[in-house]
Parts: sequence; structure tokens; C-alpha cells
Amino acid sequence: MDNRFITIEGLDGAGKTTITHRISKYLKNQYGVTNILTTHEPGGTPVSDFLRVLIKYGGPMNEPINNISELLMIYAARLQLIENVIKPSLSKGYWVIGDRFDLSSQAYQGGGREIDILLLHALSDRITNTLSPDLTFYLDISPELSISRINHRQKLDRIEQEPLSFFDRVRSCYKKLASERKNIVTIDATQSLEEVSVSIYRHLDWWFLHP
Ligand code: Z5A
Repeated sequence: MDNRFITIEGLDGAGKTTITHRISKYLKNQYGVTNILTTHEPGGTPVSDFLRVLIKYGGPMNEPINNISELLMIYAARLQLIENVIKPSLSKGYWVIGDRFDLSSQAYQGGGREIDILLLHALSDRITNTLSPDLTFYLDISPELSISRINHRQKLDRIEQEPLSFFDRVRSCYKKLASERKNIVTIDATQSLEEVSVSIYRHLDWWFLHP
């Protein structure tokens, strides 16, 4: 079967990582898709993983990270991943399932950080360079539920420590973009993991029938 690029988006704790692996398993078992690669951003190449640590935990000596520096590091990490992993895999016929992709930057840096949309779009167009997911599942939960699902973690990262108002802006941006773009399917991720998985499998079934 031809390659496909599917991405999973949402706030922390929405279930993206769990669902990424379940989709992979479902595609194998139900549709016999065996060439599947999963990615998790930021990260996924040696350089991108290095940048991931800076993005999540900051640099040496607690130097404050400027919002534009954060944006540039995220896009540098993404460019490495696109050019060295995603595009070569797609060209070999692999299905790529991305745990976060460009929509995360629109939501977190555009919505949350309120970075100038023209700068964001210029960078996004240049870096993704027409690579766009065939299908995106946006797992929608409230910031309150997000925090309750992740606050057992030993250490919250820089972004996870932002106030609730930041995540309200991130979520509003996700919802706005999901309502505007046809390839984004919104899933109510407040449901149990089983219910979330089943709604995604049904969308995938529909998508296979109506490519
Ligand atoms: N970031 C950015 O700002 N801009 C960008 O462009 C990109 C990223 C790409 C990456 O953090 C950070 O980078 C992120 C955004 C920013 N920071 N914030 N805030 P990460 O890679 O460390 O983490 P994450 O991507 O946000 O994922 P996560 O926190 O690991 O959550 P998740 O993958 O969505 O969920 P999960 O790991 O599958 O599940 C988390 C827990 O919730 C687990 O115990 C599950 O069993 C439970 N869970 C999940 N779904 C359910 C349901 N439906 N019911 C009950 N329990 C559930």
C-alpha cells in the first residue's frame, strides 16, 4: 500500500503516545501494513534529541530561553527529522505516524506563546516545505485534565510549568485550526482509552474506504 503520513496532536496527557502505538498495531493487524515508522517530536534524530533536551529543560546555567529561540530550536529539530527520517521513510513506502508535528508549533508557539503568526507561517512553510499530514487526530482534553494526568511525574519540564492560561490558549488554537482544516479529526479524549481507540479505529476504517 502507498505511503501515508498520520499525526497525533493534543495537550500533554491527551494520550498521544499510547494512541500512536495502538494505531500502529491496528494498521498491522487489520490492514496488513507492516512498514510503519513512529516519530515523537521534538526529537527523533541525534541532533533533534539534543535540541529536545534544551527545549524541555533549558540550557546551562539556567539562562532564560527567549520564545523565538525556542521556536527556532523546535524548527531546527523538525527539519532534521523531516529531511533525515520522515522523507526518506515515506519515499521507501513507509507509513509514518507522528506523535506531534507542525500543528504543535501552531498551537504552543502561536497560541500559547503568542508569537507573530507571520513569522510562524514563514518558518513553517520553509521547514515543512509542502510536507503535510494526510490525516491528523487531535485528542481534545481540558488543561485541567491534562495536568491531572501528568502531575504524578517527578519533574515537570519548562513548558509543562506554564500557567493554566497558557494551555487554555494552546487548546483554543488547536480547536480553531481543527475547525478550519478538513484533514484534522477531533476526538473527545476525556473518554476512556478504549473508547478513544475505538473512535480512532472507526475513522481509520472510514478513511480506508474513502481515501
Ligand atoms: N512542543 C512545543 O511546544 N512545540 C512543538 O512544536 C512541539 C512540542 C513538537 C513535548 O513534551 C513538549 O514540547 C510539550 C509540547 C512542546 N510540552 N508541553 N507541555 P513530551 O514529548 O515530553 O510530551 P508530550 O508530547 O506532551 O506527551 P505526554 O505528556 O507524554 O502525553 P501523551 O503522549 O499525550 O499521553 P500518554 O503518554 O499516552 O498518556 C499519559 C498518561 O495519561 C498515561 O498515564 C496514560 O495512561 C494516561 N491516559 C492517556 N489517555 C487516557 C485516557 N483516555 N483515559 C485515562 N488515562 C489516559
